[in-house]
Amino acid sequence: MESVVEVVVPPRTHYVNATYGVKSWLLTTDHKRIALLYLASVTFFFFLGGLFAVLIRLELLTPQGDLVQAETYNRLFTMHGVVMVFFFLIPAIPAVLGNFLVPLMIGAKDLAFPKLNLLSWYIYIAGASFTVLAIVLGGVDTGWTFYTPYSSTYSNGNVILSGIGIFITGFSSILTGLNFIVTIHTMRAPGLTWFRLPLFIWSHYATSLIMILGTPVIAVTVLLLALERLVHIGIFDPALGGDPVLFQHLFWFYSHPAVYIMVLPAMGVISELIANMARKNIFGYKFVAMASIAIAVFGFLVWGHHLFVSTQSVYAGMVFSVLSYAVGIPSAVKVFNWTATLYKGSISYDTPMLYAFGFIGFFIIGGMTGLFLAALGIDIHVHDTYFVVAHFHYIMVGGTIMAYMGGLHYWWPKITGRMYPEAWARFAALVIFVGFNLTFFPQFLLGYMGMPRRYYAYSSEFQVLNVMSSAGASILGMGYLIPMIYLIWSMRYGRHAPPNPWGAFGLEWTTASPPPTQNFEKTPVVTWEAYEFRPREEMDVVSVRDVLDQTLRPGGVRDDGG
Ligand code: HEM
Ligand SMILES: [Cu+2]
Repeated sequence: MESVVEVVVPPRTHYVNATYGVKSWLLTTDHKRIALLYLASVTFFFFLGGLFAVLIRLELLTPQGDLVQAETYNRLFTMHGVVMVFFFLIPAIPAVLGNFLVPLMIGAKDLAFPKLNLLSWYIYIAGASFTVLAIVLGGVDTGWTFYTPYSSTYSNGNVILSGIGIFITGFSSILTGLNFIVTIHTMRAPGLTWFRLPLFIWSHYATSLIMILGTPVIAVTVLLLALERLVHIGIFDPALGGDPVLFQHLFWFYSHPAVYIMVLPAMGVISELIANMARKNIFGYKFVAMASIAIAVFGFLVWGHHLFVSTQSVYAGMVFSVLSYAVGIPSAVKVFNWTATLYKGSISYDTPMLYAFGFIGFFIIGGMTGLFLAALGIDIHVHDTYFVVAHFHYIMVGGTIMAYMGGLHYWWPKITGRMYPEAWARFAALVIFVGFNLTFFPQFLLGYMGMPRRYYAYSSEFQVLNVMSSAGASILGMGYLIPMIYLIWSMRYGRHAPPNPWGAFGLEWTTASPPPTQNFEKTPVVTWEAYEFRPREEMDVVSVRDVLDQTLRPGGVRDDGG
């Protein structure tokens, strides 16, 4: 389309170099800088959680429990789960990409409450510190689910400390959700109506609803757990008139919706990648937008599918089973619509798109096996086996982390003003794809054959598949290290990025890379629909990018050297 090679003149002042010094970062109220603070923090926790995973996979190389004690193994998988879920997966996309992009995508200067945004990060760090302290003091051994009566009565791990950590971090989640909702309601640029919003915004709106409505429940639950442990209030202990299964209800009333906190933002990223990299409007835009809301609402009605083998009544189980199938519908709508969008699209195979393809495939496998698990008859057979472990890793790692990686690459030029090395990035995406499948696919087979989860020793017929899984994990680990290296490298040595390197649609691409502190030189006025790509013939005459450029040329900065 464009024949001239672009010579990019980087903008002189932008949000990264606007002010200097540690203080200017630690006291910043700029949503873009706060996003970077989160990026550093969640990356730390990703590698910390990864370290525990390495130790788990090393232990499981052999059937005997030989590397660590049973007691230590329990601590390893618990800390792996706690760190990954509460300190990486839940904040990763909303707090990093969401923080950076929500104001930019709606044409705003910042979030509605910039100071609250900074406070959210400090709260996250405070909560994380308690959890790190719990880890340093020896860790917890209850599983990330903290089931009673083990957690309340028998465990000798640091249950209360990690509980405090999760309790505090929850407030960070609530405040971020609140900030997003108010921002999306009140700060959209003129002309940016609800149904012109990027789907990333819709999915973050839906996620925020869950954050606000669900997180208080987990806060109360861990508070009750701490009180039970400390002063035996008798809410979970039958001897004192309590009910241990009540804990499971309370825990999953939050934690099932929480799995959607982890996957809805990922779906938002994927919608952006698919539309922009296939250069087409999303097929059934309104259905995809509404599916996010439907998932958020119906996600609150299915927690009982985690309790099929508890003392929950069979009739309740049947209702939860049917409702779980119902939640599958909006998810399926999205997958169908993404696929339909790709049909006859002008698809680019750059790295972000490779991750999007990975996401779609893995999410289908993760989601379909979720439906298997939601069938009572099957779940009784495979509950608490590696089948469940494989199911949720296909969604959390194959879905959320793939989308996070895809999004990080796609918006990296916007965030840092530098391009990442494309060849290395494609290679890493391939390594991750192979490593991921080798790690987790054998776990479906193991679970189906009856290998229980959370044991440090297993019977020898399971060894071959376990060795495959551990080998895959090493490949996967390498796959994550490569981007870590080249992304850091690119911040200094990467090619300068133009404002819109992908020729993508969306307000974030109409401002400089990296954006100025105020985001836009003047408030954008939106006169187009979301993803209003036109056929190539028309695009040659007036490309969407030209239209956007004329409307909103970032002040004084030309991306074509002219
Ligand atoms: C189509 C939608 C889904 C359905 C029907 C579904 C169904 C289920 C069921 C029935 C279980 C319980 C299995 C058992 O313990 O016996 C389960 C476990 C789990 N699912 Fe899903 N799921 C779905 C989507 C997701 C998503 C989107 C995520 C994460 C982002 C997720 C994460 C998990 C986790 C973490 C567990 C295991 C919790 C544990 O016991 O540690 N699921 N799923
Ligand atoms: Cu669930």
